[in-house]
Amino acid sequence: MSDLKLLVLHGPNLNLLGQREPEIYGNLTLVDLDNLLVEKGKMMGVGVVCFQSNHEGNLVDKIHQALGNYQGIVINAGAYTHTSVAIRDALAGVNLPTVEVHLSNIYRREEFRHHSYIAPISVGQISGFGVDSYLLGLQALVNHLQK
Ligand code: CA2
Repeated sequence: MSDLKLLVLHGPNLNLLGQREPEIYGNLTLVDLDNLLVEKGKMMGVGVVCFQSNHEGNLVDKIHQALGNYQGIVINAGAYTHTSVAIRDALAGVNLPTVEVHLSNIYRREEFRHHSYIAPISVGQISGFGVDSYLLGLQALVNHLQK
């Protein structure tokens, strides 16, 4: 196990994963997804901690607490992706390498989902691969940090 510890953040409504709209977001629950991420982390030798909140300020607080405790962040900010200057400022403020992920391909959906406040301060974005977006995002973040 390396010393790397990574934080995975899920934004609003992602607690409903696997319970609603499976045609868009798939059948796995958030607990299933978090277990997969922790397992993938173990296979890569990195620690993974996951956190979900429906509240913008809680996500901002968690991002602040990441400083000194985690070396990078994978974030699916949900609808806050398209609205939250506060989450973007928090990520820019802690300046930890961040990968933005989305279950759905936000560019195939409504126009209001095409803009992300987070993309310009991220290392990169992965969108449209369901839960694989998170797993690929985690892998990409580890590769980036180990370069
Ligand atoms: O595709 C994504 O991952 C999104 O971040 C999901 C957000 C949406 O607002 C973004 O535009 C794209 C919505 C999350 C809602 O999650 C649900 C999951 C299952 C059932 C209902 C909602």
